[in-house]
Amino acid sequence: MGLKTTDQAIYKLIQKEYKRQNDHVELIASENYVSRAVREAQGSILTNKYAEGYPKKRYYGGCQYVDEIETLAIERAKKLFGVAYANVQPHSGSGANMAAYHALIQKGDVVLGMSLSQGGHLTHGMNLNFSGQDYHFYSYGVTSKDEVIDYDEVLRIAREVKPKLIVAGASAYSRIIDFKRFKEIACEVGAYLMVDMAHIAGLVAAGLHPTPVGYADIMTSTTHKTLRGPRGGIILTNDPEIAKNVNKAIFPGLQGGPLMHVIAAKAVAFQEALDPSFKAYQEQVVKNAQCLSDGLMKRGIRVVSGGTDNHLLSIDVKQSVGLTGKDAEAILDSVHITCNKNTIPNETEKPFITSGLRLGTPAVTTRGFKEAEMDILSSLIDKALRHHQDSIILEDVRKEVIALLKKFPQSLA
Ligand code: DSN
Repeated sequence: MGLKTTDQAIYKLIQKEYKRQNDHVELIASENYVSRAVREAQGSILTNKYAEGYPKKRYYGGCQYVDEIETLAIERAKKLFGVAYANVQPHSGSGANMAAYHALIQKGDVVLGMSLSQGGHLTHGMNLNFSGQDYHFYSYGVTSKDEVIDYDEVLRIAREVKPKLIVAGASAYSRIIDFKRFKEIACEVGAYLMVDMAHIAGLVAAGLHPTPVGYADIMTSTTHKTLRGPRGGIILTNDPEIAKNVNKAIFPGLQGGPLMHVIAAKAVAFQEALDPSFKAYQEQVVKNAQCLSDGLMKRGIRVVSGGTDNHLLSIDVKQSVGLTGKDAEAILDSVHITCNKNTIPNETEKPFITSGLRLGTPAVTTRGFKEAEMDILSSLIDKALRHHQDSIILEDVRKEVIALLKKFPQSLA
């Protein structure tokens, strides 16, 4: 019997979420709409199977088919990113980062990562996160003048604190990351270089952001952001010793049974990303982000660093329209535009309030939006934020957003 019959409460909530996804413009930079094929694999009977271990080395019988599935996922990931080793078992990006740390360094070691408030990630040393608790993190940030990573400061801090590991990668950074420069700094101080490319993995796969391969000792990623796969993580390397340590760190170090249904969905997503159409999609993601950024800037909204090279941008709503990020997020939500508040460089508000919004284009691009729609969107965002006290204008904006979405129905069935 189907869910509709057996569990009305959950069924109805899924229907409501389906409607929300369909009638809101999705601008959360870390979200996307996966293909039906990815969802089919993820919703399959593979969820029934235990397969602790790795292909051909399992602790359970009956693994002949899941072995083939995991092997396909590994081979496709290796081909997509041009690496020798891939672990496709991490349940999440955070778990992948934890395993990468376990594979490379010891508890208490010094690590240098990007500050969370300037665009980094929780697992890059935030004090309440395992990373900040288990390792001795120092952080680097962006220049105050042009708001791009301050590589001179990375070098200065690295020379001073002598990290065992440098972490490059971000959750809210809109510019190309210079992995070669990071590698030079890591080499100078004798540190490993880890690249967390969760946000930009799709762009890297499509050749639209320089690859960290050849510079990073280890690379981690989620699979559900620009990569447009199921929610989960991966770890990549070209070093056979590091690969062995990663495998041990994931199982039996941190995880038990792999989620074979998710691994199958990862394999499907990697295959999709190997198709030439994926490059065209990523090109449009970047064009759309640039168009949104230009549209907002020409209407007087300050975009952090003056633009974007990737799939996201951060806007300074406090300076531009006198709103906090928290209030701006709620105002946009009321007109069916979904995004998230985010700290910006030199933040003066608390992380739950913030002065900024982070806007990303992976999901709207999947939906079919192009430059014309991004320009309309920038005008609607600008209008809603500037006239948030005028309920008639907000209602007009909401209607325009819904009319725009009707032209791009998202098949979630
Ligand atoms: N929480 C994710 C994001 O939104 O960027 C990062 O893990």
